[in-house]
Amino acid sequence: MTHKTGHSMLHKMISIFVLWGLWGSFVRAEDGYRLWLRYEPITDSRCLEQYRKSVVQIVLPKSFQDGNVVRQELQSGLSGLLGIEPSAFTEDILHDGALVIASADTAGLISEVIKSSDLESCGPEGFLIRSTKIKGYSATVIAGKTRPGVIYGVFHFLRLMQTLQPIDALDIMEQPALQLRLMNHWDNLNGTIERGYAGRSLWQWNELPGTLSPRYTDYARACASIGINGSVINNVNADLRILSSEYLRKVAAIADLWRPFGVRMYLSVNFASPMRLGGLPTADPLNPDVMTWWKTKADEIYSLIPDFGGFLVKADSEGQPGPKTYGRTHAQGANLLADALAPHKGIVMWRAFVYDADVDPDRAKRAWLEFTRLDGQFRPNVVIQVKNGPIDFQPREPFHPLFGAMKQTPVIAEIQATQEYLGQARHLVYHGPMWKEFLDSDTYAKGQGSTVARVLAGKVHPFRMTGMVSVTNPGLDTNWCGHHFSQSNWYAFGRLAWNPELSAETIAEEWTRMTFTNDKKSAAVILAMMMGSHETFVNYTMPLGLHHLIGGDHYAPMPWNDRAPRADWTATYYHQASADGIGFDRTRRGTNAVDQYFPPVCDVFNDISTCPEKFLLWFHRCPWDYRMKSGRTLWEELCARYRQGAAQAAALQKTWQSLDGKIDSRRHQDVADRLAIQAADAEKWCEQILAYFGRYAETKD
Ligand code: BDP
Repeated sequence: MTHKTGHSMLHKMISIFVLWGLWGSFVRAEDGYRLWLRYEPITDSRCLEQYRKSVVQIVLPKSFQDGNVVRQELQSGLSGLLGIEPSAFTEDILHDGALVIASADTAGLISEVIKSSDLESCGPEGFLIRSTKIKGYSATVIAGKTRPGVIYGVFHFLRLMQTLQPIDALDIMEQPALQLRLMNHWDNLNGTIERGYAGRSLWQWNELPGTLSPRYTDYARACASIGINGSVINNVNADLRILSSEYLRKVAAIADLWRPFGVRMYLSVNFASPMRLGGLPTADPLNPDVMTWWKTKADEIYSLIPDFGGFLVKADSEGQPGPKTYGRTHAQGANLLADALAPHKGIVMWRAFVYDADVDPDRAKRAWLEFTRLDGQFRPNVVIQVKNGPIDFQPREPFHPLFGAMKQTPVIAEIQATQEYLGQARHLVYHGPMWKEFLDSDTYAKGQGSTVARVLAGKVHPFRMTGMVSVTNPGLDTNWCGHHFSQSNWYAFGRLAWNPELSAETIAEEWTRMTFTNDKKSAAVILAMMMGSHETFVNYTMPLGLHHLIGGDHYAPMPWNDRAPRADWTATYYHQASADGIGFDRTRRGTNAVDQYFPPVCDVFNDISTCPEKFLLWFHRCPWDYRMKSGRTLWEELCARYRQGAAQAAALQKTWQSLDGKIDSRRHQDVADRLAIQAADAEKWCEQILAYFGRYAETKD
């Protein structure tokens, strides 16, 4: 007996040793795959004590047991963070420290503390978390009216612990501000990704529907953890085959895996599908055969994916087919698809990224001109999807004038996490501050306070549907996003789509603590790096309202680029540098793009003395010796900004070095390698761009 005990003790010790060793190597081999859901053991003893007291047992109704997303998440979260054993899961409250999970259909246990009207007011996706007493025992309730609500509540609760927040006196009620919170993948069926920088596409079309990669569920889980509730899986430059029966079965297999996470499937479709896929002689939206084709196709999709979300459409843009070929409007095109989807409650997201040269010589004006005149002509299940700025995801743009201008047609925002024009997966650029600048911009559509965020939430014009989507970055790279810090843009998108009022700092801090470290000092260093990174990038690429100074790869600024298939794809079209000055005159003396904005925004932009200098050369053409607020001439200011940017990039690299040993070595090295590229690029770009503009600026004297 003694011998046996001794033996098993030894065994135990050995296995603890082995586990510890494995754990150690695991920590060292941290590769970014776990994103912000790492659930590392909490080491802060005060927090740990409080959490262990609050979460002694987890009370889950039967329907949330086995294999349920909620159970799985709680299990991995609580065992990782607190070391809680699976045996702590029960169906009834047994003692103090109960974490009680409930939705409207399982609310019996909490009925003494939570009124059904409270649950009702959570809405279709909201949740409440409350510290309370049930049957005399101390308890924390996480409840929602629906399953997705409960899932979001669970992730919220885990996040509180991941970021070391108190959980002993909670009274939280949250609902998403926007209904559609969608990822937009620009993935092609051949496995490549348009403007993707993190490896090949996640979707293994050759293997589907038979083989299901574990990444499909890991992806849906990551989305759900930040409130993302849908995904457009394929490129807006849509391959026709996506609507073939063969591909729809593959798509359905992925949709099945996402469903438990509340992530719905959407598809980009090609407007010419009835012809090229269906063999019809036309795709005219008013042709009855075309209408029937789309209706039949929609029926087929819903027979495979009953909760299918709808279509995203890029039409009459950059060579994509659309209704214009048949002399029809965007509204007629969108309504054709909307009618096919309506019986199934599907929606159409029609993109406003259109810029036909015959509409107006200034590209920035074209979408507004095309769409405002159609306001009121769209079916109720159509939304217009508008990029944040009037050109194309530039490092900095003023907000798109369509926000606030469409009064009867819901407008949703399209932002971009892929960093197409922002250093791709090589530069550290946290988009939080840029997106906040956009969301907080006041459109004045209905007087002061009509911010873009409020327009999107349907609080300025009462929209039937609300939303924000992000062109997004995950690919097959182990860390999903290429650059470890690019994960923060995926994260920030989800958090802002849930609540556009959150600050960029709050989001960055949450992300940092969950992704890298809860060490206060190190987290503060990372936070500062992130918060300054967008302005830094703007400085060394396109400061003071400069934009589109790029070539085909959209990576390095190429202000000398004057050759492209169309004028509005060159750089010279936008900066117009000459010996006289630089900038695009969009004032009333120029193209008058300013008047697409509501007063007083239009006047502020129009008047050079009130136009924010960050947008100076977007709206104004200035002589090189124009006097800036700093007292410098424009040329001196440009030189100062570019040099400052290069210096800031070099400083990022140095600051990161100071964290050596503070975070796991592998990710530290990965980031350090990229920061070296960033610093070198910034230096090179600064020199090249100043040399180019200097040719004009310095000829004067
Ligand atoms: C631009 C991209 C291009 C996309 C286009 C779009 O360079 O690859 O197809 O936007 O949004 O930013 O449709």
